[in-house]
Amino acid sequence: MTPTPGPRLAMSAEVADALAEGRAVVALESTLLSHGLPPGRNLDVATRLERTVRDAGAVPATVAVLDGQALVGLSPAQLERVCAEGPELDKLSLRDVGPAVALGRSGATTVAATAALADAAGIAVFATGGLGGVHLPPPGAAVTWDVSADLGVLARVGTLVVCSGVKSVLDIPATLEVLETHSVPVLGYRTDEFPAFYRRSSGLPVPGRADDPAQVAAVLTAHRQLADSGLLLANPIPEEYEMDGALHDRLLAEGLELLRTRGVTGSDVTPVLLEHFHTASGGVSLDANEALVVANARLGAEVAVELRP
Ligand code: PSU
Ligand code: MN
Repeated sequence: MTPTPGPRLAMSAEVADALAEGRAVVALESTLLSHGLPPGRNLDVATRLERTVRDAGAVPATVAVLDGQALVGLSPAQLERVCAEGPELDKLSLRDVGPAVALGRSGATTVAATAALADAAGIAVFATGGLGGVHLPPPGAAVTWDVSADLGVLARVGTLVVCSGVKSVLDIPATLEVLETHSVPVLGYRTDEFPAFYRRSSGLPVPGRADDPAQVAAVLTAHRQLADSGLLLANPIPEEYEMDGALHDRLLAEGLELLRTRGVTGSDVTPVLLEHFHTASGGVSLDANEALVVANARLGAEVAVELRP
């Protein structure tokens, strides 16, 4: 069951008006700001994302939980707070939202939580950076069962998630298999290969393809009439920001070693890995991260504009 709008799910007046008038709205997540980017830079990115969505003709709805209230659409002050508190905020997947709301806590929402809250608010399009997926077991281990709840939520919430694929720290073939099991269409945007976040291709074929926002909107509309699951639109990082392959492989190997020596598991894996990339790449990964999420926000807005009745 998805959350129902009520006193604990508050939409900003701007988002509520836009939805009531049938205008285009794009949901944005907050975990990528709080746990994926350093304080300071995260506010620049958050502001740029919202501006990008507006420039493309849609209304941005950044999602977070503040003081026990699930918010869809943040004021500038609320956005600043999410960015300033950064990693001190809880990282809230969908299972964590109910407890956070009931106990009056504050936190940033992951893809899983954002997709579900957006859907509850009546928003069909959500743009982010990378999707969670099936984690590779550490060497020697059998199965960790660390499968992101992002996949479970996409299985049953009809949101379109625009992202740049998943990071190569994940088991990408397994992630694509789980999406297939759950009837989630995966479209490559102007590509036949599934992207891997910092890199334009994972080397794996993508099951479907779309070449313009109108095609994506048509697929989304048809899918939502026929199935309950979500959709994934995989938009490769802009070419000029793609990370050099050798640099990427080195950072990844170092990051995985760091996870192993520090014994990092579960929801801390992605934040620790991202931080390693950011510090060890001298900012290259930050620029890449910003470029891809901005491109996804623009594409999400273009699709949302096409969806309008
Ligand atoms: N991938 C990224 N950057 C991120 C995340 C994933 O490249 O910031 C965040 C997203 O919020 C995603 C979450 O929903 O991590 C997945 O976490 P987990 O694997 O713990 O479910
Ligand atoms: Mn996990």
